[in-house]
Amino acid sequence: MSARRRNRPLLALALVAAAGGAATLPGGVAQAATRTVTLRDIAFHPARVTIARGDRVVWRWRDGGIRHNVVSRSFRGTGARSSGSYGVTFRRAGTFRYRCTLHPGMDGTVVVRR
Ligand SMILES: [Cu+2]
Repeated sequence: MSARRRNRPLLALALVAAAGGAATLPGGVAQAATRTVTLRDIAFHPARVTIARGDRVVWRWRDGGIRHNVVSRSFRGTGARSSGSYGVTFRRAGTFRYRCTLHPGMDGTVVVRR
């Protein structure tokens, strides 16, 4: 085994240390946060949330007996329901639109920062 080969594991450890810990590692979940979107008055509140990669959005149904769904081409949503909650963890950056198909104009957006 050459000296160059032996040094590789040490170099890898040094790079991890230089990155400053878990908070700055790609895909790290140590700083993950949850943002809540409430379904109320036939709308999403707030209608737009901006989060970091790895954060979670939780939708809460709080509109009495009115049924809503969360439907998107970008992530798995829900069927119509009138209570409970539903969460999605967003791992990729981008702008993800969704809507309630039961109520025209009841739209929302999740922006995941790079
Ligand atoms: Cu709705």
